[in-house]
Amino acid sequence: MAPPLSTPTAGGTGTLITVAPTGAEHAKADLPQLPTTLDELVDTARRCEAAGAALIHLHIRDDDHAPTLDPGRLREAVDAVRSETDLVVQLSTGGSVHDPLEARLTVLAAEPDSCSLTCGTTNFGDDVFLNPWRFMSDLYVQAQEREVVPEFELFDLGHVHALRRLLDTHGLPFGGRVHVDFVTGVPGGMPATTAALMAGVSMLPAEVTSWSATGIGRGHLPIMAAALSAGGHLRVGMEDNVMLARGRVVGHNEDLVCRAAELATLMQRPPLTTEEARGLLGVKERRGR
Ligand code: KMH
Ligand code: ZN
Repeated sequence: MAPPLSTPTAGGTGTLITVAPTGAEHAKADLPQLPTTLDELVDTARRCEAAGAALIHLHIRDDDHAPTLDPGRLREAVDAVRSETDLVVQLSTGGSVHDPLEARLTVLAAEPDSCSLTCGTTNFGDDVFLNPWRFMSDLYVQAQEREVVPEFELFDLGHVHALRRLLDTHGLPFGGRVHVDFVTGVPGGMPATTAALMAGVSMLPAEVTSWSATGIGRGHLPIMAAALSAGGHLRVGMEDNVMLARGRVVGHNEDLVCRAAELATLMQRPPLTTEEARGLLGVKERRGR
């Protein structure tokens, strides 16, 4: 029987802090502090781990700092972050809204510990973030076969229901744990409000063992506070939010992780260590190979 998810103790007392440092939407030209090169990514990973992050959600860029799903670069990034930190390494399978589905399905060949798996198509500002059932289903099965732990990204309440369908169709993911992340505040998805987040949490399948949340842009802090008070975990990072406060641009992803760690600690739910996060998520040991 899964623990009740609306209590402050769900998922243990500590807080899993995920950092999503880069994303696919911001331009390096506008934000030179956005980590886009391999060296910058590894340095960011190290500093964010020291600040309290236990999981890193990676998007990578090419030599022109544009989003890419190049298999060699993905592998290089996974290997480098894995050898320099103990962070759980998660690759984005969402990529950018311009990436074809076929290319997004090849990401797991880089052998990450975890991968994102968005549970449905959503409007994404003026664009469409495409996640048809067949794609989700193929990705889910591929993750099971490759022993990669999916993190289910829920942008809307309908995505919660689609997760139910995935579990009913394919059984539990590799590792037997089910971790989801509410991505709120995307124009086209659920709003970054406590009410919307709690509606999603109340609908989660009983198989879900932990959940986290992020608010895009302005909703960042309210969603962080709501998630902490309701027993959820946190995702922060420049992929989701580039403002530290009104008029203050984030100087480094580490600043967002530090703030999340401080708030979590104040709430008596200090950051999980990377080892605790590995247990929470049920990831396969791939270090030191
Ligand atoms: N860049 C967005 C279109 C994911 O990483 O899986 C999709 C995204 C979700 O960031
Ligand atoms: Zn992402």
